Amino acid sequence: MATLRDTARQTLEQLGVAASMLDGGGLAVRSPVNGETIAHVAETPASGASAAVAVAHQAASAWRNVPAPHRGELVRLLGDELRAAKDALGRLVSIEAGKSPSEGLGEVQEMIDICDFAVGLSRQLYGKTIATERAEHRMMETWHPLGVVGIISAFNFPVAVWAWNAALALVCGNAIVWKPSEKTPLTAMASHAVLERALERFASAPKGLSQLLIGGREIGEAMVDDPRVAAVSATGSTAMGRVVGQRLAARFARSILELGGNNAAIVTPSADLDLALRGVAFAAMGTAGQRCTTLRRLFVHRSIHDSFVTRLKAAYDSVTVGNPLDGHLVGPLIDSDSYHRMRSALDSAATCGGRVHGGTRVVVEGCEGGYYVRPALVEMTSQIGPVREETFAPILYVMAYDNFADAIALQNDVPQGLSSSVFTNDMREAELFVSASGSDCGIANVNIGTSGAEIGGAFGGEKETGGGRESGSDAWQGYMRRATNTINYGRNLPLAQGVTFDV
Ligand code: UN1
Repeated sequence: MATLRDTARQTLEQLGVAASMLDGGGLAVRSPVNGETIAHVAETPASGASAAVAVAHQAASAWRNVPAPHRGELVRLLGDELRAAKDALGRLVSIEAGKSPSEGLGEVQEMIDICDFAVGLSRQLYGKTIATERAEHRMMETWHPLGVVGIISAFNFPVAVWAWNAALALVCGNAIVWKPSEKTPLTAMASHAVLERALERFASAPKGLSQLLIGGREIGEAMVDDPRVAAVSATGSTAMGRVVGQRLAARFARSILELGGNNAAIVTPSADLDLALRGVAFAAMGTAGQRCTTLRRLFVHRSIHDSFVTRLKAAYDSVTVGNPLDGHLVGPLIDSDSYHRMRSALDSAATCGGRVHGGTRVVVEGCEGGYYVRPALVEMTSQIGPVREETFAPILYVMAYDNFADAIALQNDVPQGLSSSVFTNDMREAELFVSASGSDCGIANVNIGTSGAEIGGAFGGEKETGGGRESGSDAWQGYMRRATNTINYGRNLPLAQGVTFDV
């Protein structure tokens, strides 16, 4: 029977990653599915960041002059290549990040979707024409490429988040340098090979337009500190973003930060409880709680609290935990550190008076080296201790509330501000939740869970989530610089604000 290692390596070859790149390097890559080491890849040497940025910088100066709709053609070809690679890349995501086949494929679909979006965008990088107070003048804004855009991505969405950034950055006329998580270099190498095929099919792409850096924190820091990198889009923990954001700010470079979430949902008495149950279950347990949008806190109105929690516990008990490749809904945590962080959050919740349901390790036959857990549901009486932190694991803290305004205040009363939702059929509650006095998050949903956003909306959040926006809507503006142009087509020189200066 083929081992996971064999399947991964065959898949990589199919995706265009040479077998010679999978052995002999210093970075061991292990599948969270069974703990098997599937490759040893070479890390980019410390000097490699500077060399990669130099090449990208050179490429950027040519790429910026390619008309945006032609740049869109490159991204169309990327989408085309991704469609052809969907099954293989989805499988590799499942093996390297431990996702179910459906979620692995969903991640590649998210890449394809953002490519389609970016192709359309390539003809819509609109600037405004602005009314000017001066006669025979015209005022407008134009959008120009930034130069080199750095991308730092996390293990949990190892390829989709890169695609959000890459597709937009390329259409916007930038070169890209990508530092993926050191836990998921293989999907990065495969995605990069897919982009390289698109580049080969595109006649006028400058050499070195896209660069890949494999390694840990040092190589990421070298990229962040390189003055030729105009902007960095970083996805990951708040701790990482605090360092990256400050280093970029120190040299006045642009940052797009998408950091930790501590997402909440409110279930009100008028809610469709069957729908709420399904929404909560997917958002809290899907991807084994390892999405930045995972539902981590739940506020249920006291009148329905006990019955809803009883139903939720039954859902928690019935969900299958096991090898995601065999169709189990809850797959593994990424590694042992993640498991220990989950255990310590649960211990600390118990110390704070929490009643813990689930959360135990599950030994999966044939996958003994993987860290599988039953998702945990923790009944809390108040929002203290670990409830205020993001633990990247399937832990849902459940609390009762009495009035809706209190529930909104509790939902907002954490340092993070990524995603939120309310389950209600009361129009006043729904509208209040999405109003200025409602959720303070970057994503506020009604009657759907906190996770699983489409690419068409701007994605990101407030407070310690970092404030950045990626993906849809006008997030492209973060990858360009704006110039305001005032053009005088007359023979006089009127000054703004009526100032006179006659010489
Ligand atoms: C992330 O976990 O970093 O909205 C991104 C979602 C996905 C993206 C998550 N579309 O859950």
